[in-house]
Amino acid sequence: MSIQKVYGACPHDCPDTCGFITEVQDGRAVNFYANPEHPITEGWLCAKVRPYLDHVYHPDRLKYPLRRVGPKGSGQWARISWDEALAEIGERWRGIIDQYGAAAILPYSYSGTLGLVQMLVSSGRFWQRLGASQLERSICGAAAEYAVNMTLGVRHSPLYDHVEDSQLVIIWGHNPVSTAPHFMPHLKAAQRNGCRVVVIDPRRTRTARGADLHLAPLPGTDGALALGMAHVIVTEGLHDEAWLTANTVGWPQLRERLDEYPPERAAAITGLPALDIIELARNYATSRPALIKIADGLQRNRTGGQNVRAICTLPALTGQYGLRGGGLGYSTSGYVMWDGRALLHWDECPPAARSVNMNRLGAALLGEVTDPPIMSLFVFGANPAAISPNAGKIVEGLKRDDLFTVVHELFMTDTADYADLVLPATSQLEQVDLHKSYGHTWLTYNHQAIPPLGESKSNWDVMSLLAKTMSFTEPWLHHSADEVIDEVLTATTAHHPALQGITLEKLKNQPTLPLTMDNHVPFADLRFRTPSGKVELYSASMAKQGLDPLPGWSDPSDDAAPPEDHPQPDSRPLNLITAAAHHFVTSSMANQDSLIWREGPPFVEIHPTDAADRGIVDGDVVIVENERGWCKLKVVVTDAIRPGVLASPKGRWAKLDPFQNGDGGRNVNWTVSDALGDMAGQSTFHSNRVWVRKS
Ligand SMILES: Nc1nc2c(c(=O)[nH]1)N[C@H]1C(S)=C(S)[C@@H](COP(=O)(O)OP(=O)(O)OC[C@H]3O[C@@H](n4cnc5c(=O)[nH]c(N)nc54)[C@H](O)[C@@H]3O)O[C@H]1N2
Ligand SMILES: Nc1nc2c(c(=O)[nH]1)N[C@H]1C(S)=C(S)[C@@H](COP(=O)(O)OP(=O)(O)OC[C@H]3O[C@@H](n4cnc5c(=O)[nH]c(N)nc54)[C@H](O)[C@@H]3O)O[C@H]1N2
Ligand code: SF4
Ligand SMILES: [Mo]
Repeated sequence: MSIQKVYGACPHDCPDTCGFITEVQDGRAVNFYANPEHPITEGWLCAKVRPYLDHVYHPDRLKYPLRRVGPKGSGQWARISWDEALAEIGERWRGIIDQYGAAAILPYSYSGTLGLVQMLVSSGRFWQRLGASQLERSICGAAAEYAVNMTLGVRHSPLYDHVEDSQLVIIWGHNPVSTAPHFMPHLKAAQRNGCRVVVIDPRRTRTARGADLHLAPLPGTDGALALGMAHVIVTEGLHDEAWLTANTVGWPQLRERLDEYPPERAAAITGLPALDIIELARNYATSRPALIKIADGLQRNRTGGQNVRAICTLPALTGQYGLRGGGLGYSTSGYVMWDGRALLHWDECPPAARSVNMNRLGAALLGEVTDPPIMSLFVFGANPAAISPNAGKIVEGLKRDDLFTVVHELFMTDTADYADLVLPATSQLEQVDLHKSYGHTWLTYNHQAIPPLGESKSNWDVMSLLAKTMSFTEPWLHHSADEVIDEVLTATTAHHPALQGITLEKLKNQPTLPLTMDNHVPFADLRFRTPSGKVELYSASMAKQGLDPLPGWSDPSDDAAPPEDHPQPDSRPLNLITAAAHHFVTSSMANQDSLIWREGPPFVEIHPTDAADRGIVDGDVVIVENERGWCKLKVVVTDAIRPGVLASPKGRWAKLDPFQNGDGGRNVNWTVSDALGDMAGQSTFHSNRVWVRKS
């Protein structure tokens, strides 16, 4: 049979949202590569997704529904039919609803796919109709989103190629070589044009290695660094007084606040030399246009929201918002926000039930959430036992005998191990979806390339089956994926000019389509979407919510104690940061041999002086621990990490831990705190105090 080319979109949590092509012969994908016509993808895929057919045809793909037949976590399963699985879910849920109400059911989903249908609509409609608990989706960038929205009113961001007009770029707590790779060719082009690149990161990342300057502050001290820079800019008269007067609210109050942040104090807090701070401030203020590019990694700590607020002041001080190649690069998500009613049909549902913060899953399962307690968990597109904070507590919660857990997955993950029922999920090649991006402004339709493997089903198909099981007959619970896309697109176009002329039909017939926008330069009109219409250096809305209305800095430290049996409880703790791995997307693909091989065994980077202090040498296997838990990691001694800080990439599967000795696998998240950050219920992965010793 002839080979058919099918256009698709990368569903993974990555701002690039690439376009790809699958070649299909006799219902099987035989070739997979980047779409050369996609203007962001530009004909190449990242290291993670290039071998995608190994992911799709992985021998461990789940093909049939499974029912647990041994104790929870024992790995004993029996194959059952979808009808049996659905009947059991219906019976258990009806019992729970009778006794506790539907809020005792918690759906837990996140970023396995970012598609409109398979993520957004699938995590909304059916659950709202059921009256299940809502999930507060704050594991990733909630504090930064809130901080940027409070300051600028909306998340608008320059396109990747605008950086080619920048004179200076500060990449602040962001590692695009790994996490937004298609930005990099534009950054390199900018460097060839004479643009200087500064990276601010406690680690010398792959991105930092290609920069002109790398500054390594202590984690969570970025607010002090930004305000220290602001202090220098203002005392040296390098700020733009007229711009501030015309376009901001709260400049006089901020000016007063800056008195608290002389560079010497910023130096003491950040661990950077004061001279470096002064020089960076001068360079930033005298380069025009200068872009500050952030993502979400830098704000996953206890004061991440305020740190982002402080960073957002810098382009205002220098009058750089609205300039092509200047301002703040964060997220393009605000250009189009899907119509909420069309997504959810909330007006045809019971009132929204209470919300459970996803970062507190372990605590919530173990009794923090009552009235009603959580009696059933339905996990899809997420792997909380491996990726959520305080994993030990999550596993303890998942072991509860009276908890009915269903996991809909492509693989038997650390989370699926503890399910009562496991349902097989389709991969992106086996489903339909529409993808908008948080890094650019192209919409890409994902055609189904191959039939579902085994009996796997897409999220949306499962939602429809669950609706049928619960006897919900509303048509919007049973529409096809295309009908859902059409409805949401049409409703959203009514109030979003950027979607004018974009139809389902066109999206299906084009490899990708741009949002239609008159002027891509964010805030070129100097109209900010805040209540005042200006940059809110002082935010009355934040004051009303009991938050500091001005940017500021406070100590982000974790308060964990050493474990009770630690041999040297008085030894100095280190701050463990657990950023993105180059070869996985959080835990997705972290079960793929070729990628595990490239990433190496689970490792932790430690500075030579911190290693020497502890008698640790390169290649040692160490126990990294605190009162929450521990894991074993292989040591890499390197000055790529600053003293006082450890780094170990996120996403490892605990069950694939090569250092377990029959003691059960673990990963870094067994040490991570489930405390919430300063804004929007944010996770605080990087405020993590640990102790290290030889294993
Ligand atoms: N390869 C790959 N790509 C990914 C992902 C992945 O797992 N792997 N994950 C995706 C997801 S879910 C997201 S949200 C994005 C995130 O995208 P990024 O934010 O770029 O990724 P991170 O690695 O989480 O964090 C960026 C950097 O922040 C640094 N950092 C940590 N704490 C601080 C701090 O307090 N201050 C400063 N200045 N720097 C700090 C880390 O060392 C890290 O190098 O990436 C997406 N893309
Ligand atoms: N230590 C540490 N941990 C972190 C972070 C950190 O910085 N440090 N970052 C956090 C961040 S930013 C994020 S966004 C989260 C991400 O955490 P998650 O959203 O849980 O993402 P993944 O770990 O990639 O797990 C996604 C799962 O969904 C499955 N999946 C993929 N597609 C589908 C589908 O179509 N249907 C179904 N049913 N399943 C599917 C995949 O097989 C995979 O097991 O991790 C967080 N965890
Ligand atoms: S993970 Fe990112 S860079 Fe890789 S293919 Fe997907 S969208 Fe592109
Ligand atoms: Mo994320």
